[in-house]
Amino acid sequence: MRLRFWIVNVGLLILGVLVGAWFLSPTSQDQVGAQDPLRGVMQARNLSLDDALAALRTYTPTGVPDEYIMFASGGHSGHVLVVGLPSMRILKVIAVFAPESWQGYAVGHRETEEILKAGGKEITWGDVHHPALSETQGDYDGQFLFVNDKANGRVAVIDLRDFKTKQIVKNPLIYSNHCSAFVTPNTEYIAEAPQYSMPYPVGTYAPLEQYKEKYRGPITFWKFDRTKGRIVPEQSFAIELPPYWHDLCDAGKRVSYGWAFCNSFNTEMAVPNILQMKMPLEATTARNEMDYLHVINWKAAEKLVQEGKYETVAGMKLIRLATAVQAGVLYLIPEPKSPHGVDVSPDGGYVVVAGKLDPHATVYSFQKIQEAIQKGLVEGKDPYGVPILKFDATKAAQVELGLGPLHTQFDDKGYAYTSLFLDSAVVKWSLGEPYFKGDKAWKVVDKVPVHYNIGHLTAVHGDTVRPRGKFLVALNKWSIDRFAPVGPLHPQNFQLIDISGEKMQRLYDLPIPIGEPHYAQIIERSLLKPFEVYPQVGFDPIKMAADPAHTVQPGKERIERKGNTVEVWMTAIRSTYTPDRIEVNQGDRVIIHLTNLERTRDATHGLAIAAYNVNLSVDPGENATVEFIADKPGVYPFYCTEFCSALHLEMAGYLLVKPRTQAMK
Ligand code: RUQ
Ligand code: CUA
Repeated sequence: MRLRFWIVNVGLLILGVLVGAWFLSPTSQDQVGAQDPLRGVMQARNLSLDDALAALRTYTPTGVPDEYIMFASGGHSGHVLVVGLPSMRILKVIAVFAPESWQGYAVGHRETEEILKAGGKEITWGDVHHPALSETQGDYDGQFLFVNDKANGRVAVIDLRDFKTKQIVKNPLIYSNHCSAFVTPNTEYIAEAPQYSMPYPVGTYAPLEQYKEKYRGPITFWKFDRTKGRIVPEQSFAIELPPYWHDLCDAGKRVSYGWAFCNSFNTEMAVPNILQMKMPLEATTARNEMDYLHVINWKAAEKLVQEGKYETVAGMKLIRLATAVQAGVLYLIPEPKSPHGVDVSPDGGYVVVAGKLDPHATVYSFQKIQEAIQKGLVEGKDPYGVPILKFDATKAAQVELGLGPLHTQFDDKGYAYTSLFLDSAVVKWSLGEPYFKGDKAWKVVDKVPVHYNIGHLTAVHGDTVRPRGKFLVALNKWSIDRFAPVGPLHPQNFQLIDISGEKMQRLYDLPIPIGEPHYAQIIERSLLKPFEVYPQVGFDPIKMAADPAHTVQPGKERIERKGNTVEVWMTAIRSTYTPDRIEVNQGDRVIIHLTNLERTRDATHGLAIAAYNVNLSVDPGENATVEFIADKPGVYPFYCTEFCSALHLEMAGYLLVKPRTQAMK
């Protein structure tokens, strides 16, 4: 017995000394590295096993495309970010509401400048919050992406065949469309509702003292024409809503198809007046214990429009509040204190609302909502005559999640994932029937900290009828100490989380140096079918069709003068512009049509003209047009901004603008 004791202990001691020596020996890392390169790297870089596993789960070798693609809002940069998952590599920034010179977007390019100017005024920025991929039967189809500009009340259409912005529509009734973009399950409509109610149409004046009478928060349903790839304003409509502040909406799906759910706050209808009241809006808008969830039957609203039961305001068909109430288009349901986020479960049966100031997620049952409507289970009407359904009659569950719950996504196993702003965490919890029964339902099962101040979160197809599970990204507003310091304006932080197992695992941090992350959506890459080059030479990306009228055939390059208009028909091919000399008189209108003759992938050419604020980026096969008045005399070199070949620096020419005095001679 004693002998065995000694043998075991001495054995352990020797083992301990050997292991210690191995760790402490100055060459041990190299030795380990030589014998076990993986362990060697871990030791050299001070990585834990979890770190190494996270790296292995995300590392994507060169030449291997990512499995998933995330479209993320670029906040007030006005752009959209395209990120590959799980590598978390940024693949593209899509210019939408702001000029972007790399893509030649709205810096001299006639067509994109026209898109950006939509709405009449020259606004050159936007605040992108909520991207919405087009859907077919409630699942992403990979064809289009819609984004909102919260600041100015605009919605943009991006075609995913070339990842370019095609259209921007300005809502004639509202600004601050926080509640956008979200699509109905077959992309019949893109909905848009204002956060900050106002008198409509835009430009209407009414003092804040008349808030309750004159201010309203209409929701617009923009009709989308898939074949044209355009929103059709003439076929769109709006429904007048009370002047509450709309937060977000989600469209019903499957069983709740045809309905939409929008939560709201400031049902107090408080107006700003901090100097006199000595109370900030953040207090005056949060006095009520309950705010309202709006339950909207958009299918019934569509029918009202077909029956002509609307008025036209500033070109928009508008269903009046009283008409909507009478036709059963609109109901309210109380929702706890300053709600935020509204998300419909994959089966369409539940509506999840979180509360910024309430630690619970409140879950409504669509079936119970329908029963309450049918049985008239109302607790009264709001000041505008909208029936308020009974809270208890419509509620399925309230689940205590943690502090500051905001947004919810779903996986393929019946779990919901909610962001907790105040806790800086993501919480995983189970839904009720048909997903989980009895005491397995409505249970928190896991929680993972994130860094820091998470707003939205997004999972793979996580808001569709068929979530894929796998990954989730936490869109964090603050990064604080996560990255090398770069001055007081810190990047934001996207954190990739593996949700395939029982426990969530953080895998990767992606700093976002452009704009604030609001919402994002993640799609299976195989659903995207983008062009590698434009299908033929002479393609107009705005029309998404060949444009023979503006295509310049090789050998047919020329410069034509008609009065004061000089029209240049130019081609680009590595590494030559033809023509490469443009001589005009001061004051001439110059129009340059440029056809990129290339058929090789990646053979994009630019066209930068000094002093005239022009830079094009013309992809293989693309046609582009520049138009400007040559009002500055002088000599202006132009050149290609894309490093396209070994002789890229030779891809240049001169624009000569003869001064008026000389031009007269
Ligand atoms: S909601 S600030 Cu997307 Cu949490 Cu907007
Ligand atoms: Cu074309 Cu450089």
